[in-house]
Amino acid sequence: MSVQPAMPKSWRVDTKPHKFCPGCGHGLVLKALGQAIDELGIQDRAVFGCDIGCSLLAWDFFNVDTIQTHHGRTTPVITGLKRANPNLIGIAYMGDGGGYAIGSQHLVNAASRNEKITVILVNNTQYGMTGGQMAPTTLPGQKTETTPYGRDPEKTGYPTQGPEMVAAITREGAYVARGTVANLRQLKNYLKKALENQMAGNGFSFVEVLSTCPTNWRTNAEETWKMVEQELPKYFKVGEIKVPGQKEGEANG
Ligand SMILES: Cc1ncc(C[n+]2csc(CCOP(=O)(O)OP(=O)(O)O)c2C)c(N)n1
Ligand code: SF4
Ligand SMILES: [Mg+2]
Repeated sequence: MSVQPAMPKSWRVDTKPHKFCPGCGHGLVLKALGQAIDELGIQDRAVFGCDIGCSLLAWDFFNVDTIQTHHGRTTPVITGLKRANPNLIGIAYMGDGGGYAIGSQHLVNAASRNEKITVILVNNTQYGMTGGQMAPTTLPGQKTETTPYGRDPEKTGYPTQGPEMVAAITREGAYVARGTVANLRQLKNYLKKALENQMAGNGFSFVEVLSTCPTNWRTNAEETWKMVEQELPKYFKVGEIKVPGQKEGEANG
């Protein structure tokens, strides 16, 4: 008896194995997203937008309508699609460089306007596709191609707290969370709640995901897992984040 891989129904089987490096977290995020799409039954009306960066390697990942955008521009492209056809479920998928550096103005404005789209931002603490340069999320002391002695916060600042920023500037009805590839069940739940929030027409939904990049971190399997499970959460708190209008203790989403 052979064991069949449990691929989400919304995945394209003919494009697997996928194009990410071994040990990359992108594939795990996209598995959780595929499961969320399946469970919500939205494959036919979802539109998946992927940014430049390693997220673009997902351009043929799903059996859903997909658009690949310029670097940092996935949020406004999905915003336009959603405004033109509110029945669509718009998903903007990007890296930390795409969302917090080159596309930060789009994130800020979409969150401020409470656009009814879902943004999924994969935080692997650096620019993966271009060879591992410092990003806004690089940890203090972390060595990258452009911080060979380690990031010095006095010179280049502290890691961007994206979900905390989004929660502070968005409006009532938004959904904000930070998940991790170290807890896929929780991540799938956050992604489902983010998509459900859009389906209900409540407002902006944003999920940052702590992820892995063993290629540029230059880490083996054990070190990679330690980094995402233990080091990243020291700077980036995993969990749902309260948005304006939400009362203390009120369930999110
Ligand atoms: C306008 C523009 N500037 C710079 C680049 C070069 N570039 C391509 S990918 C990338 C960084 C991607 O990093 P991130 O968004 O964190 O995604 P990751 O690859 O880490 O998943 C950069 C700077 C580009 N393609 N377009
Ligand atoms: S370079 Fe890093 S982020 Fe890009 S596919 Fe490889 S492991 Fe993933
Ligand atoms: Mg990145």
